[in-house]
Amino acid sequence: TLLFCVKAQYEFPTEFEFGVATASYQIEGAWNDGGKGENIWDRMTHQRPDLIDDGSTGDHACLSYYKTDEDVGLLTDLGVDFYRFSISWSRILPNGHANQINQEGIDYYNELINRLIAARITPFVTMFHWDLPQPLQEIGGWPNPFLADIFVDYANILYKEFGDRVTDWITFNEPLVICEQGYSTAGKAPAYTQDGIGGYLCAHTLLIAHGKAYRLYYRDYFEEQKGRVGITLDSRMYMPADEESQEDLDATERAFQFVLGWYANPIFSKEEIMKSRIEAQSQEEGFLSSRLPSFTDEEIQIIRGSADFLGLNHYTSEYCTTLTGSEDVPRPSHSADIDAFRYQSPDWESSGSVWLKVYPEGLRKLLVWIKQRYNNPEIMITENGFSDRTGTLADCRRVNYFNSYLEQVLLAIHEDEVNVTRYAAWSFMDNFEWRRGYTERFGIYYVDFEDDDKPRTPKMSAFVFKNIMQTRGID
Ligand code: GBH
Repeated sequence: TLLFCVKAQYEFPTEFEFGVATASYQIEGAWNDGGKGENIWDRMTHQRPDLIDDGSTGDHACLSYYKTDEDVGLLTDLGVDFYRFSISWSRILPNGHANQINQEGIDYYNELINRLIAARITPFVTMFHWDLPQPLQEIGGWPNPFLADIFVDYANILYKEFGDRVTDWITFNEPLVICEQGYSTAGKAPAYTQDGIGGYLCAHTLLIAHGKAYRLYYRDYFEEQKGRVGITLDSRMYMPADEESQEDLDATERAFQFVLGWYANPIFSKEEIMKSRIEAQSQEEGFLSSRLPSFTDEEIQIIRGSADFLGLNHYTSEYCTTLTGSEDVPRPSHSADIDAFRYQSPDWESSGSVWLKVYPEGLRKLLVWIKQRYNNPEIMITENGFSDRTGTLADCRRVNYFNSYLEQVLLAIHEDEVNVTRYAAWSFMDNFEWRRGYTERFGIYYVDFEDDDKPRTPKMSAFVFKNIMQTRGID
C-alpha cells in the first residue's frame, strides 16, 4: 500500500488583509516644520542625547513628511491592503490643546489619506504612538487624570477632520510601553523612574481616555462614518518554564495578567486579579492605600466593552518561573508586583535587538490564549517583525521570520479558528528605533540615513511579503 502524506497547504482567507506599519515620530522628520509643536521625543533627544544609543534624533528620520507621494507609490508597488500610520498630536495641536489647530498639519494628513484612498489602500490610523506634546508633559503627562479629556478633545478633532475617509481607528499604541517605560523604568520618553506608582497612574488615565474616545465616536460619529475603534496592546507569549510546576504556571498567569491583562481585562473581561495583589503588596510596603488607583462605577461602564477589535503587537516570547530570591528586584515596582522571573531560551535565534528572539509558535499560542480568555474578540495583528543591525538587502533572516510567524497565523486561523483578520509587518521602512536610534533596523525597505535625501530601497523581504499577499500563501 502507498501512504500519501499530503501536508495541507493553508491559504489566507480572501477577507484577510495585509499591511505595513509605521509611527509618526519614527519616520516623519520635519520636527519643527509645518507649524508642528514640540513633543516629548523632540525634547528628550535634544536634551539627553546620552539616552539614545547613537546620540541621534528623529529630527529628520525618513523625511516622510516631505515624501507622501513617494511613500504611497512604494505602498502601491508593494500591494498592501492597508497602511497603518500614526498621527503626530503636536502637528495637529502644537500646544496639545484644542484651542489652536494647525491647518498645515491637517493638510498633510489629508493629502496622505487622499492619496492612499486613491491607490485603494485603507488608512489604518493610530491616534497616539508615544509622541506626547511637550506642554502636556509639563503638566505631568499621563499620570495627570485631566489628560483623559484633553486626549478626547484631540480624538474629536481627528474624527471630525478625517473620519469621513478614515474608518479604522486605534486610540493608543502599546499603553504598557507608554506607562511602564515612560513613567516607571525610563525606557522611553519622558524617562521617569517612579516604578510601581507612575505606571499605574498613567494607565488609569489612559484607559479612561481610551474609553471616552470610544464612546464619543459612537455618540457623535458612528452613525455617519460607520467606522470602528480599537486599541493596540503588546504582549509576548508567556509559558511556564516547567509545565508540571504549579508555581511556574502561577508565575506565567501573573505575567499575563500584569502585562496584557492590565489593559485587556478592563476592556475585554471582568477579571481584576491585579487589584488584590497590588493592594496586598502596597500594604506590606507601608502605603496607606493601594498603589493601583481604582475606577468609579461610571468609569467601569465607559471602559468595559470599549473596543471593536484588539490590535496586537507581538514579536517574541518568554518562559516564566518563580523568583529565586537572589534577584535584586526593587520595591515598590511593577516587577515585584508580578513576582515572576522571565527569560528566553538560548536556543531561539537572536536578532538585532536584545529583547527579540525568534519563537514563531508563540504567536499562535498567544492568539489562542486571547481567544479563550477574552471571548473570541476580533484580533488585528498591528505589528510583527524582525530587526538586524546591518540593514542588508539580502535579509534572509527577516524573510524566515515573516514566513514562520505567518505560518503560525495560518494555523491559528484554520486549526484554532481564531478570529484574526489583519496582519501588519513592522516596519514599512527602517526608521528611528527610539532609544536605539538608527542602530536597529526593522524595515522591509532599506533607508540610507547617511544620504540627506533618505532614499528607500526594497529588501528581499519586501518582495517576499508582496508574494505572500498576492498568492495568499507562504512558499
Ligand atoms: C514596538 O513595540 C513599537 O510599537 C514600535 O514603535 C517599535 O519600533 C517596535 O516595537 C520595535 O521595537 O529593551 O528589554 O527594555 C514592541 C514592544 C516593548 C519591544 C519594549 C521592546 C523594550 C524591551 N516593545 N521593548 S527592553
